[in-house]
Amino acid sequence: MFCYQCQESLNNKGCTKIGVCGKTDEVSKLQDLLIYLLKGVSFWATKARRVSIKDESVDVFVVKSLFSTITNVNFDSDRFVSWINEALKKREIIRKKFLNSYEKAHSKKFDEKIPDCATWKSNGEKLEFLKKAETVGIMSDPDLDEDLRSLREFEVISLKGMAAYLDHAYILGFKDDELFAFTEEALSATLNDENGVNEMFDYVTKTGLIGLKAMELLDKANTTHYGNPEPTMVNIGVKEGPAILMSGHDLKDFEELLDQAKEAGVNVYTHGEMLPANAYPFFKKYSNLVGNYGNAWWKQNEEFEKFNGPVIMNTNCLTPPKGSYINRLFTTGLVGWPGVEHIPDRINGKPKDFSSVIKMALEIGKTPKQLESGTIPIGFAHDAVTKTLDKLEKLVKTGKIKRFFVMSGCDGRMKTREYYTNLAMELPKDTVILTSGCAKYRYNKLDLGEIDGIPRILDAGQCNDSYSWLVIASKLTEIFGAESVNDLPISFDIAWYEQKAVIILNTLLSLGVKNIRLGPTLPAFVSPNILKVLVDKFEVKPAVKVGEDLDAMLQGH
Ligand code: FSO
Ligand code: SF4
Repeated sequence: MFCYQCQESLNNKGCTKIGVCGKTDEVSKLQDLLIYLLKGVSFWATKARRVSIKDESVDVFVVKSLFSTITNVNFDSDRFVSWINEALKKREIIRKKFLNSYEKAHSKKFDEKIPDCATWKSNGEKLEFLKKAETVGIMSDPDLDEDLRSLREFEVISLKGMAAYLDHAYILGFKDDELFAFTEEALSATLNDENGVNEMFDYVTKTGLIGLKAMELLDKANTTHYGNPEPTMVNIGVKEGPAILMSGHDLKDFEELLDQAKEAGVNVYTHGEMLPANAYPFFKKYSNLVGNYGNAWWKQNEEFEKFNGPVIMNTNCLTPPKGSYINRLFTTGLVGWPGVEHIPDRINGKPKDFSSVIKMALEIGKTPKQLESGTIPIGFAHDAVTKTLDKLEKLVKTGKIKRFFVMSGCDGRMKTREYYTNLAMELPKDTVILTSGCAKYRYNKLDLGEIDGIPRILDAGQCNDSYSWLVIASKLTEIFGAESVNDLPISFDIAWYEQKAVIILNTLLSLGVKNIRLGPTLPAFVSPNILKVLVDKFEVKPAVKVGEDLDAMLQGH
């Protein structure tokens, strides 16, 4: 195997025997083959679109499959085997539709060069898949130029992140054909040897801009269904009674679980990136929603153990479950772990059936072990912050707020991530942190106080809600008559972990945001030459030392 898509890749080079995340050699290879075939599907889908043929089931399959290969989503070989077989079927569907139309229009057979991923046939068996996978992985062509490899992978990794947002939006009934089309076009662009470093760089940049549209779409989907998040003090303690914990990003699952658990008198808690659900007006009406339990994804081993009741993991981040709670763990959506009970997808628009989870909660009947007590503030997404813009403007103009620090992104296991806690603690009292994503767990329970009623930590929500900071930044740019975000008193110090953070980074770069600090390490998939471009052209900087970085950022560097 070879995988270097996340921040925890071994020695910041790549995982080669087993993933630091727990991904096996077998799953990694099956993921490689799935991505390879998605390129083949996209080859035909892109050609088909040019003659006005499209198939939404193909587009959605591409998006879901990309998402399935994101870090900490699915560790189950059998699921990948079935997705690979499905990819072969979808490829045939779109290939035939295109070829029929082509042959009719041209009265001849299609005679352009067709890549292997668009034609390779299989007996559908895992063994054959694994053999083929050996020849299609990231490093399978040793002669490929390292910068081109880097950009092709940067592209695929960005598309994976974007696919996650597209999938969440699709589940809520929101879609945009332009985004499906771009995903397929960009995937098939990675096959084309005529696309050199410059062309692939253009694709990467364009993906950042398209990624913004994906985040906007998801924001629309979430706020249309659940209202605009409101500033909310969330309970982080426990309440007497049987309970279910849900972790992940998928709000539709949360809605259906709350409905079903309410009828059964079972309490529900959020974990990890479900925390922001507590700020939506729609969810606040549920009396069985108790609050948030625990912290970022990587602490789940310890926290799921103590929860005492069943835990549902929807996308993502799942870590290898411990024996102490594996029997009360459930997965749903694209998430999977071999042997863990999976709650099937909705059929014909009917809600998912969480009855087995509810039954287990009632049978166990225990109250979760209390981890913490008190409340934390959340719900500062674009709508809520926009309502305070006049106040923010005044606070900036009177010098009560000197600078904003966007510290969005992800959390992770590395000890060096203490950097973000230390930075938050050392920020001067006249500064405000704008956060989103699970990165916030490094500092969201610190008491940093307020500035004239504005909390010094404004939490917009999930990783995709980083979109809120772009909306706010563009409003501040208008208010202050600045030429660009780069002229505002805003510094970006982003923590990344997996591919959804990569698309956010990519979006910031594509919008021309300069001086972004990135940590705790720079991506292994970026080659030295490509990194040089990011440093020279976009002034990307590694997060190094809190003191040095803080001094520089306070001076606008
Ligand atoms: Fe975190 Fe995981 Fe939300 Fe990521 S829970 S690390 S960028 O999946 O998505 O922020
Ligand atoms: Fe390694 Fe990250 Fe890939 Fe897992 S996702 S195998 S930790 S690089």
